[in-house]
Amino acid sequence: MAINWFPGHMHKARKEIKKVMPQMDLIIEVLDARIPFSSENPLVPTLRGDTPLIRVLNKRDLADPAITEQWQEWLERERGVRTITLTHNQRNEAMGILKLAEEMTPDHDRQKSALRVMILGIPNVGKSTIINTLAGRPVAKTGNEPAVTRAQQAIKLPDNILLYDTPGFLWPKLSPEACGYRLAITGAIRSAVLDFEDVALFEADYLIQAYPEQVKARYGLDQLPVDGLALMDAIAAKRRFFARGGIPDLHKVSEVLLNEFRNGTLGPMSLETPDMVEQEAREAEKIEAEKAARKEAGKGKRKA
Ligand SMILES: Nc1nc2c(ncn2[C@@H]2O[C@H](COP(=O)(O)OP(=O)(O)O)[C@@H](O)[C@H]2O)c(=O)[nH]1
Ligand SMILES: [Mg+2]
Repeated sequence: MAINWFPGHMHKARKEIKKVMPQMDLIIEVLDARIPFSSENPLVPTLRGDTPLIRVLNKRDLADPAITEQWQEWLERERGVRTITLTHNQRNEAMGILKLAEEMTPDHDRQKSALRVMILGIPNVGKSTIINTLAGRPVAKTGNEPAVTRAQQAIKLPDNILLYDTPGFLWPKLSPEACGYRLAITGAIRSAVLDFEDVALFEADYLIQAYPEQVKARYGLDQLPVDGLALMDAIAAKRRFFARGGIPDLHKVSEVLLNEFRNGTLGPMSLETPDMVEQEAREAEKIEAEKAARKEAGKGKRKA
């Protein structure tokens, strides 16, 4: 899937982060708890070095608690990484980030110098909401902010902590392909990038196998449809969503599926597990290896 994120912005963000990151004592990456892998920013692992990293699994209220636990364990296997889960407007809990930051920087004397902390994450994961909760006042715009944050701002927090907002626009990774679909389901990337009904179909297929009981209960189905398309047809029939000629109105069904997932009506659900992404990584590796092998074989032929 070739999606061209704003290349100019990306280049600028990379340059700025590369410059600023080494000056930081700690990094906070905000992730969407429903897609902790897909909502990662690919710059973080490449530019972090040894800087301690707190990964916040945010929007916990929308994610499957058992799977969120699996993710915490999986993410914390990486050196220098700790995790915390969060849901909006819980100031006490959010302050737990600062406590964790203290624990992770035992050699830093905050009487002498401020602890410099950078918060980053792809759009819409809830960074601004967290910044405001930590600051105890609205310092960052939430919701429909422009993609590019203007001047780098530092916010003074208790215990001599300086919080730096992300410089620039951070894009998500889009491969394997499933990452793009999951990002679209949560609303992190605009549906203009991927076909709206394809995104809903991806969701429907996933729901059938991951949350069959919730799907049956929500849409009043006695039997589990065999696949995503059958589920979409069943919803159309139940809700009488028919287009001209009596065919199922899949656009309307798509809206229902996506909205009800995004606002939590379907219940707390996660879109990926550590096992799933490991499996997908193995498959992607295999495909890459096959590609490389074919390329080698091609070279050999040309030489001969
Ligand atoms: N359900 C839920 N929504 C949240 C949570 N935190 C933020 N949001 C919503 O997610 C959207 C994006 O939040 P924002 O802080 O602007 O994200 P940013 O783009 O990363 O700065 C807003 O509509 C918030 O109200 C949360 O914990 N749970
Ligand atoms: Mg923001």
